[in-house]
Amino acid sequence: TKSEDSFGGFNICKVLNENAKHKAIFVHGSFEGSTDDAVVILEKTPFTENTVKGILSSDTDLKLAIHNDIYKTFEAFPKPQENGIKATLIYPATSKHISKYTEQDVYVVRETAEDYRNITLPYIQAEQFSIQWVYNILDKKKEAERIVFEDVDPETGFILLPDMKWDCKQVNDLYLVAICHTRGLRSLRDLTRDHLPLLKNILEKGQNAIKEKYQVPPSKLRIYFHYQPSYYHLHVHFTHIKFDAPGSGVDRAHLIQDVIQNIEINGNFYQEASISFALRENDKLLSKFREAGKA
Ligand code: M7G
Repeated sequence: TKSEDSFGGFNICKVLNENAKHKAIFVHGSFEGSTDDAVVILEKTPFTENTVKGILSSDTDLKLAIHNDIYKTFEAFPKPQENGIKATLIYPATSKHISKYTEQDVYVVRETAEDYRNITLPYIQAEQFSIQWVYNILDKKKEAERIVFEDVDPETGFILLPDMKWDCKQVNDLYLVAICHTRGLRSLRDLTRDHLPLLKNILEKGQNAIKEKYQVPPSKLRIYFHYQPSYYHLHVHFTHIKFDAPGSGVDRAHLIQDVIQNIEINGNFYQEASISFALRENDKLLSKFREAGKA
């Protein structure tokens, strides 16, 4: 097996996706001497005032590319500490992880309440990503030192901590996740009037904690559920409104304020409503909808 903190012996099997706008690349590979798959995500991190101070100094080597009148462009080589890359390693990765990060065509599906019971629910009961990482957080076995706020109430309580996607270096791409303590709530679809105290608690205390710790006020936060999520243990995303977070669009994100209101109007809203969402070509849930003649 590989050493915990090195890409030594990494063999690239395939580039799964690349994104010039987000300056990210998703790679499937493996480590020498292992038959397990690995997925690596590399992203160039946003600039901060501090890194810019270091870059705009004599420590940076410049190679002139274009010089025309008053216009110059360079290839710049800053010191390593100003030139960080965020790397995410999923190892061993399942075929579902490889599929999750592969570039694919996307389709909109409209799921009625009946479709949820007949197609989606049996599917998520049969095969899903493991939520062991969620239990590790709730049990304080992992990431305990990263917890920003906790309410320990077994019914309305939750843990708020930085999302894996955020390096915590600058607030312009702030991304935290609130994970509820209560177990067994899979998604939006399980929420009823009984859960209003939980939802209001997450909203209010999450906003307060983020304001206190990062000086980001509620008016700068996008707070939402994913439907469908990847991990079926109820959690809420808190992202900076200026950050174009993946999955923050109308085909996946449901603002918590709207969710609360829908449930206040009808306590069984999410058991009765049709919900549209996007599914990718390789998603087995899409095949299930197609088999049922619904997509
Ligand atoms: P989701 O909607 O279920 O999945 O949200 P998706 O957005 O990845 O499709 C789960 C959220 O939890 C995502 O924003 C992930 O980046 C985040 N997340 C996933 N894992 C495995 C971890 C983890 O181990 N630690 C932390 N802190 N966040 C994670």
